[in-house]
Amino acid sequence: MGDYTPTPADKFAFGMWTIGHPGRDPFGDATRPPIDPVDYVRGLADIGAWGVSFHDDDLMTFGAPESQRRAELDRFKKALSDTGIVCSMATTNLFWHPMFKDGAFTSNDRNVRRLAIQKSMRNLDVAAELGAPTYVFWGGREGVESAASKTPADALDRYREALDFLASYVVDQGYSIRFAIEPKPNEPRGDTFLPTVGHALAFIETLDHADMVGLNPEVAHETMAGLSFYQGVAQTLWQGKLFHIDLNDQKIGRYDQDLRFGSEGIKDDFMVVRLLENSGYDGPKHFDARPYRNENGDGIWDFARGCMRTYLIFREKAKEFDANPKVKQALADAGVPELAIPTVGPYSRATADELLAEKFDPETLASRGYRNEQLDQLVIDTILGA
Ligand code: GCO
Ligand code: MN
Ligand code: MN
Repeated sequence: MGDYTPTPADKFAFGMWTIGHPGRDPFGDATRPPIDPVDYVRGLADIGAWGVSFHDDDLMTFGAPESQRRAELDRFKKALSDTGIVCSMATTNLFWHPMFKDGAFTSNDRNVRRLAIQKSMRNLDVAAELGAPTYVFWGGREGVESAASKTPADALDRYREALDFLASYVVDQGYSIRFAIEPKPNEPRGDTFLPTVGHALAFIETLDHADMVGLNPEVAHETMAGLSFYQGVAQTLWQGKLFHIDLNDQKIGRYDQDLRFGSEGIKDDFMVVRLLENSGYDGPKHFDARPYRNENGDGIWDFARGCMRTYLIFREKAKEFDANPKVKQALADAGVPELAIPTVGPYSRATADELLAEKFDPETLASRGYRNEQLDQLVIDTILGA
């Protein structure tokens, strides 16, 4: 058994808004003080993290004079170079200021839409300066409470227009930045545009620079929609679109909880880690979670260490699972390798005729058992260490 101590080689990253979340919620004020960005970056280095991500407003005071914003950015840059922490992702805050109450790229107010694109362009410049390879688009306010308040096709046209414009800006500036759309079904809006992985994957295909745009799926968001995060990530990988990932946890059917990774949906989380580790995904393992509201001081760093520790435990368990001869036999009994064999191969008149002539015995096919119980029990045994 490993000691589960993370190192930068594990590529664990945290958002500026996560460990340092002050504990404010819709029912109560902050329960802990903000952390200075420099202390935050030092703290990340101390716990063995590799990367940090930020919203423009996390680093540079919104609306402050350019000189102040530059000074704030330079302080942060120095903390990065002092610690070796990498800027792994950047994004725009298009949800906090009251002007975004009707949306940003999809606000009915054209000037709000123009400002949202401008705010994103300015922060893309910062992202490029910090070397962030990925820029996330989470449509926090892109949605409605009243379905009658926006024509969905117009909203999607405006969303696409914004992403096309910004992707062209990136190309024009010569930046090496890819976009990652982060779907979420609701919260803070009653209904959000691009609510799930599936909606977002389909939307990307309509973009001018579809090759530059992938996904940033989040455990909590798919779970809120009642979906399996594992299946969503698997299809995202299959489509070559896993550009980033937001790991946290969530009880199904609840408000957005942003729980410590691996603290709730242990089985799905285990399968996700196994999938990531076996897929060759080499992007950040980014935690978008926050400490319980009743934590402070060292407690918030316990939370951060816990996210990474659980990932590393799952990683070890996944290796153990795949190396176990009983698992290999159970996978064979379940027919898992058989699904990798092409069914009919490419179409030709000959293969079509061959298939048409083939005789099947439905009784024999129906009589097969797939032994999924023993396989799934091995998943449970592995996770529980039995
Ligand atoms: C949420 C989202 C955000 C985004 C972040 C980066 O539910 O609030 O997950 O935390 O990930 O704004 O785009
Ligand atoms: Mn979230
Ligand atoms: Mn997120």
